Amino acid sequence: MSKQTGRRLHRREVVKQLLAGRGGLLVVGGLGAPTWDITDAGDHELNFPLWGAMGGAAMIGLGLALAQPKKKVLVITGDGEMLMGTGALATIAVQRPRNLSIVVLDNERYGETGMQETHTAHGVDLAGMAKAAGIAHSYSVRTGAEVLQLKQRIHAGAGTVFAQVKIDAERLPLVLPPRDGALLKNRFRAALLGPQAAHQ
Ligand SMILES: Cc1ncc(C[n+]2csc(CCOP(=O)(O)OP(=O)(O)O)c2C)c(N)n1
Ligand SMILES: [Mg+2]
Repeated sequence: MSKQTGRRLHRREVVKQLLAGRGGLLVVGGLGAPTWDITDAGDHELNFPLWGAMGGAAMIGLGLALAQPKKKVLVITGDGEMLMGTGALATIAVQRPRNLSIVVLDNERYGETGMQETHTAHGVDLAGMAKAAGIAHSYSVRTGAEVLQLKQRIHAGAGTVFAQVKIDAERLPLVLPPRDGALLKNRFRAALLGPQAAHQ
């Protein structure tokens, strides 16, 4: 297994920072650890944590951003999850939603299933792929100062944002959101659209 080098950001600190004072931000969590991270930052009715649908998080975010142009949408997902759905980057680049940000927590591992290396451990540059697809605001993030800049860009809503945040491959306790998909969907819809929308 290739060794990570240098000091790395801690995923739960990054996510807590990005979500502090989140206001009306709609947050989609990619399956597994990113969903545990957003829940660790505080379970929230405007979170849509995924328990499956590997490869689909960015596209769920795109649909939400197009349907809710006045809201800001943040997808927080993992490198393995994003690598499984990289075609999404092309579609998102073409659609150019101003209100969508995608943050990939890149530990260079499939953490949830036993820390097997992903391709980012071998130099695959997801931010470069996003930029080449046409997402102009695509960044590789490695420092606390860059996390703060990223947060400002997410909240500015001034164009689609993509960030590959290099994080430590740490194993952390699971912090689980509710497991019932219907509950999560109804809770999210009610918070976003009002109580009458919950069961539609
Ligand atoms: C289609 C599909 N393939 C594989 C899995 C098993 N699986 C669940 S989470 C995961 C790893 C996700 O890795 P990453 O997105 O990098 O998140 P990390 O845990 O590293 O933060 C895998 C392989 C799955 N749930 N669905
Ligand atoms: Mg990973």
